[in-house]
Formats: sequence, C-alpha cells, structure tokens
Amino acid sequence: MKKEVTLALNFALNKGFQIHPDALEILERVDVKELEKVIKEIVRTKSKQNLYLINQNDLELFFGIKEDGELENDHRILFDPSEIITTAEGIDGYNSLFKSRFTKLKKIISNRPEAKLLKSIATVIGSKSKEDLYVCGLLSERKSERNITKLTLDDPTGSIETIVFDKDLQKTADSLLTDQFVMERLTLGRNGGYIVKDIITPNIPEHTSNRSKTETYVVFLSDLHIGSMYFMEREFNDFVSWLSSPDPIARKIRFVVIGGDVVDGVGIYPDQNKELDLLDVGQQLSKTAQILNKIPKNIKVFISPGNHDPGRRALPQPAILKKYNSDLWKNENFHMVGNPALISLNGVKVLIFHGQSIDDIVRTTPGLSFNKPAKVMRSLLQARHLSPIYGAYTPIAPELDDMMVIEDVPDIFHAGHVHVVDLDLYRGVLIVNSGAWQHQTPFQAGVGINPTPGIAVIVNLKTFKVFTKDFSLED
Ligand code: D5M
Ligand code: FE
Ligand code: ZN
Repeated sequence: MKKEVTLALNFALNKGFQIHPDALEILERVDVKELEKVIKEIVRTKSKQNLYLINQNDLELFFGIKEDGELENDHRILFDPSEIITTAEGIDGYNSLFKSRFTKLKKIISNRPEAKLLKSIATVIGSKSKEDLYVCGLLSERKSERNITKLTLDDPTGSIETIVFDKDLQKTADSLLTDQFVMERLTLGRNGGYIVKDIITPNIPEHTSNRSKTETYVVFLSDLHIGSMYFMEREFNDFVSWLSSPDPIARKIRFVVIGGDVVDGVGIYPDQNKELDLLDVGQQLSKTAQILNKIPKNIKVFISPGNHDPGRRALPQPAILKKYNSDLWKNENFHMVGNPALISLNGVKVLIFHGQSIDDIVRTTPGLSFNKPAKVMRSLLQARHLSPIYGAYTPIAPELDDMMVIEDVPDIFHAGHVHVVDLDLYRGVLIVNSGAWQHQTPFQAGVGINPTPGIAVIVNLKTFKVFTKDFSLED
C-alpha cells in the first residue's frame, strides 16, 4: 500500500474508526493527493453521526465515483465535422464554399419581412428604380475613406460597391467582418452611386435557452498546452484532484468540455522546440491521457481540437485522430469531437469552437481587443459565422458545405484560443471564453497578450449561474 494511503488510513484508525475491506479496494483507484482531505472530511461527517465505520459507499460518495442518481447527465453529439469533411480541390472548392455560405445565410435571413424584396446584384445594377432596393451578399471589401465607408457585396450574379454616408450606419459598417453575409437597403444616388440606407445582419434572435432539469454542472476548459514548458501542470493537476473533492460544486460536475489546444504540438510556430518539454506529439498526448484519466468516471469529457493539436490545421478540423493516441479514444467517458462541434448536455446546446478566427477579427475590426474575446464572439453570433474572414491567418478548407455557418442558435457558445477568461450574455446566449492552463509565453509577452490562466469556468446547466475557480498558484 502506498505511503500516503497508509498515513490517511492511520488518521481514521487513530480516531477510532474501522475500515471495511470493500473500502480498501477503492483506495487503489483514487487520487492519493486528495485522500487525506477526503478521509478527514468523512471522519468529521461520520463522527457527528456517531458512525465509526468507513465503507465503500462513503468513499464512493466523497470521491464522486458514485452517481448521485438525482443528477442527470445525458449527452448528444448534434454536429461533428470529423466524418463529413471532404475538401474539394482548389478554386472550385472555394467557389462552392462561398456559394454554400451565401445560400445558408440567405435562408437564415429569409424570415425577415424585407427579405421578400431582395433582388440579385445583377438586377439591381441594371435598375433605374427610384424605390428602395434590397440586396444581399458576402462582404468582399470594406474601405473607410475620409467621411465615407465603402462596402462591396458579392452574390452569385455579381458584385456591387455601395457607399455609407450616415455616421451611425458607418459604425455598423465598421463592425462588419470581411466575407460575412450582409443585407442592405439602397437608394440610387444622383450620380449613379448606390447609397446605403440600412444594414441588416443575419444575427441571432432574442433566445430563450434550453435548461437542464437538474442542477448538473459543466466545466469549460481550453488551451491546456500539455507538452509546453509553460503548461501549468501543478495547477491543472490540482484542478483534476478538486473534481474528486467533497467541495459541493465539484460534487455536481458531470461534464467537462475542452475547447482545443489540448497539447502544444510540434512545429506550430517557428522555434517552438525551444519552449517544449516534450518534443513528440505522441508523448504529449500520452501525458494528456494520463492526466485526464484521473477525472472521476461519473464525468463525461468532450475533447475538441485547436490549432496546436495534431491533424488538419484548416477549419473545420476533425477530432484528434486515434492514430496519435488511442488511449484518449479508449476511455469510455471521453468523447472526441471535431472543431467546431455542437453538443447537447441535458438538452442544453453547447457550441464548441476553438476560436482561431478571433485573431483575424481583432486585427481588422475597430473597437475589439484580445482582452475581451467575448465581444468578438458576440460579433460571430451577429454574423452567424464562426470564421468569416478568408485569406488572413486562419486557414479555412475549401469544403463544399460551409460548416462554419451558425445554423442552430446555441444556448452556450464556448471558445478559447486567446487565453483570457471572459463571459457575456448576448440575446439569451451565454458566451464563455475559457482562458488557458499555460503561463504567458515570450511571444505573448512580446505582443502584449495578457493571459488569465489557471481558472476553471463552471456553469450550472439549470440556472446558467457561472462560477469561476482560480487554481493559479502564486510563486
Ligand atoms: O494562441 C494564443 C494567442 O496568441 C492567440 O491570440 C494567437 C497568439 N499567438 C501566439 N503565438 C503566436 C505566433 N507565433 N504568431 C501569431 N500569433 C500567435 P495559441 O493558439 O495558443 O498559440
Ligand atoms: Fe492556445
Ligand atoms: Zn489556439
């Protein structure tokens, strides 16, 4: 028997407790770091009840191995790109991708009354109408010149350059993301220009979220970066141990969602090797499996990849392939999904996206910053698209079907990537950016990214109350 186990048991024996042989068997399976704390807690509770026997049931309950039958933990995978990504080749593929994006978003906007008045760009260009004209398309260009903003829209019939004069409308125009879907109300200017009178985005409607019947909790994590020298191993292990602790919040957790950058990977950035503890992605994933396998068995874990994880870099990404580490696939509590993915936890729809596009959006949209990723996520919901900007940093695969369109309005929208915890509630959708478990890297320090690592974000799926628990150690 391990020394820590003997010590913890002696504590109970010295208090006059007996230990049932069944309980001993469980001690093989539990996290010894937590054992002392748990035994003390059991001794305290049972002394009050004048019960001096520690049995299997006590240990199972306090370690969270035993199901609290009351707490529901149903899950469904509603969307996972892993098995359906195809990658059409070259230009044809991108044409299909944009056509798919246009068609899907036009359908989304079609329930607006103005949508009935929509005309194709080719028709509008030939028109001499004095009436208002409605067009829609993907925003191929946004230019601000002196006092005006020019917006160019493309649809399958052509391209139109439109001009925004109105100051308030210019603000809306500036917040649009390149390649996002936009609808405009236009009038013909005296010298032939198309003047924008109104800008309409697909946006999400005011949303009444689905709720869990029971007060089951979910933890949102991302950006562990296991294998990096900066991975916060002690803090993360503390978090995993805490899941088995008697803490009343921990006792209600039945789901853990990990939104990518599980490992640091190899060859992701130039000179990354200098910052790696483990130089092989297989080793990094083995270590991941070792750590995550300590999560109690009554918790379901969903693992989605990010830009550091092995597999395809371009969006949408498939789940981390079995060939890199089958251990992650063997654990029946683990569910390996792609990026993005839509899952249902007790009926609550959770959209999981690593958040690669946040970089491009912050760099090109006035008023957004890396310190407030939830604001950026809000603009993704408004655009009804997870990664609109094409041709910048974020690689996008030429799929025939644009799987990055937000077709279903989620109840919770989870992303990571920028390593900053941030929360928001937008039209009834809970927005969570779940930070990181990696200290600030020299690169991040150089570009002024200030991470808030070591914080677990926990949501009560019945009330949507959010808790954060800080595991970062001061040293
Ligand atoms: O990205 C974490 C954040 O830091 C994200 O906003 C990108 C940015 N980042 C980090 N390293 C680089 C390099 N080398 N070039 C550009 N941007 C970078 P993560 O995906 O965790 O690396
Ligand atoms: Fe990351
Ligand atoms: Zn990332």
